[in-house]
Amino acid sequence: AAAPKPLPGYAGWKSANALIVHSGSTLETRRAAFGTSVITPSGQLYVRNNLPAPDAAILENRDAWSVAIEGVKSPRTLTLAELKTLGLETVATVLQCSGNGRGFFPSKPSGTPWTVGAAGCVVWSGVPLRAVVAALGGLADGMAYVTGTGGEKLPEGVDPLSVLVERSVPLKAMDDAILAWEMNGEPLPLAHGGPLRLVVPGYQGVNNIKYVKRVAFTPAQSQARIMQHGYRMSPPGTKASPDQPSVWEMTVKSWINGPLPEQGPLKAGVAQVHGVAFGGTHPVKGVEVSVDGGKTWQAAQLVGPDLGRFAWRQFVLPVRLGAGTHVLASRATDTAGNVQAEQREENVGGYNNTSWSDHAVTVTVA
Ligand code: MSS
Repeated sequence: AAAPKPLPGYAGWKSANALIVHSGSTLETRRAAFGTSVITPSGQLYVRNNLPAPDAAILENRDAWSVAIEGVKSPRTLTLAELKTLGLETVATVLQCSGNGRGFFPSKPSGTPWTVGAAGCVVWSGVPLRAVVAALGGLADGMAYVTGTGGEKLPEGVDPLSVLVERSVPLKAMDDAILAWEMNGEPLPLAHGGPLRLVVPGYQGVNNIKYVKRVAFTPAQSQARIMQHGYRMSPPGTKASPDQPSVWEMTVKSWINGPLPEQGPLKAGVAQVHGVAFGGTHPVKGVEVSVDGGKTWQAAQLVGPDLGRFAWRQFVLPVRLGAGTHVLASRATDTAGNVQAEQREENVGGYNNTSWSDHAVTVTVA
C-alpha cells in the first residue's frame, strides 16, 4: 500500500491518526475517531477547501479583518473588532459537507468519496447576523437571500465567477446565522475559516463561508458557478442547472460509530452500539438501532448533553451479540416526524446521502 499522505501545512497541527488525507484540501475524520462525547475536537475535524487556503498571514491581526455588509439600509464595512461590540452568541452545530456519504454511491460521482467523516459537531461563538443587520438600519427592501463571499485570493486568468466561493441561502437562515470568530473555545483556525466565518446552522457545509469578506442581502442568488451549477441535486442523467434544488438545509441522518469492523473481531456478549444523529434544522426525536440489517428495530437511548437543535446527539443501545456476522444500522427521526430513509436520493453530484442502509456496518463475533 502507498504511504499515507502527510497533512497539508495549514492543517499540520491536526491529529494525523484521526484523519484520512484524501488530498491537500480534503481531510476526513476516521469513523473510529468520532468518540462518544458530542463535540468533535478541532484537531480531528474534517477539512474541505474548494480553493487553496489563504496565507496564514490573514490571522496576524484578527481584529483588523474586515467584512462588507451590503443590502442593508446603511451598508458598511466592519472590522472584527467592531463586530465584537454588536453582540455575542454561542451555538453548537453539525458542520457537514454536502458530499458526506458520496463514497457509498455505486455511481461513483466525481468528488471526494467521503464515507461518514466529512462531518463534526462544533461550538461557535460570534455575533448574530440579525444584530449586525439591526445595527446597520435593517434590511434594504426586496431582499430574498443571504449571500456570503469567501476571502480567498482568486487564481489569475480565469473568470472570477467560475472559482469564487460565494453561496446564497434563503433569507430566513438569517435568524440563526452568526459571524463566528471562535470555535471549540479557541480563536477560529485558518483551516476552518479564521479570522471570521459565516455559520448557517442546519445548512450543508458549503454554505458556511470561511474567511468571509462580504455578507450581502440580495434579491437573487449569487451568479458564481458554485451557486448556479455546483451543489445542485441534479437527477441522474441530467446536467447541473440553477432550476434544481441547491444543497441548503440538512435532513435527518444518523450513523453508528462503534462497534466497527476496523476495531477487530468482537467477543460474544453485550456490545454498546453507539453513534450520532441529527435533524438538520429540527431536533432529533429518537434513534432506532437494528442488528439484523434493518429487519427489526429497537429504540436506542440518547446520551450526553443536548446542545440544541443544530447539534448532533449521541445515542447508545446495549445489544447481546452471539457468534456470527451482524449488520448494525441506525435510523433517526426528527421532531417534525421525518424518518431517515433507507435509500439515498440518487443525484449526479453524490450529495446529501442520508441512507441508513448505506451507513450500516457489518461486524463479526468470533
Ligand atoms: N468557504 C470558503 N471560503 N472556501 C471554501 O472552499 N468550502 C466549503 C465551506 N466553506 C469553502 C468554504 C465546503 S464545501 C465545506 S464542506 C466547508 O466549508 C468545510 O468546512 P471545514 O471547516 O470543515 O473545512 Mo462541502 O458541502
